[in-house]
Amino acid sequence: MDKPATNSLKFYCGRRWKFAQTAPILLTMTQFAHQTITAAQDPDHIETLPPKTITDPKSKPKTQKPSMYKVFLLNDDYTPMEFVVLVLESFFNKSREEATRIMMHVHRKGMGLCGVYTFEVAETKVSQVMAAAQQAQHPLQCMMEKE
Ligand code: TYC
Repeated sequence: MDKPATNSLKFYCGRRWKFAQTAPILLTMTQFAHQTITAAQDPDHIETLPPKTITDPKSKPKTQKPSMYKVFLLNDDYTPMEFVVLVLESFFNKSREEATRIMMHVHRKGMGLCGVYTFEVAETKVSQVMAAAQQAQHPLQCMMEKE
């Protein structure tokens, strides 16, 4: 019977329980999967497969968070309030209450935040608002700005 090591991982392979020793560190899911898969493929190979790579805590992450963009509505004297509320409900998925609050904020302060999105989503929102305003012949303006 295999004796479990102190830092061991128990897994079932080839109709018997085996133990893979893990280093006294936390394994990433990839390291854990590699160790488990390699051990599972080779019935004689058990217990002590060190993780292939050990994560250097100082290493730069390979994935970067995307830049985010704020989308704003601008005030003007002519666009009807109801139209702005509809725009906020339709393109920014706001409830009627939240849309009314944002519209009144824009009306009083000159501009207001509608949402924060990745570049392409923000660009789409701006285009949708501008197209709807143009179609309805309102001078409503919408803009985006890198966060
Ligand atoms: N100021 C407009 C009015 O009094 C209403 C308005 C609100 C227009 C927000 C644009 O982004 C806007 N009818």
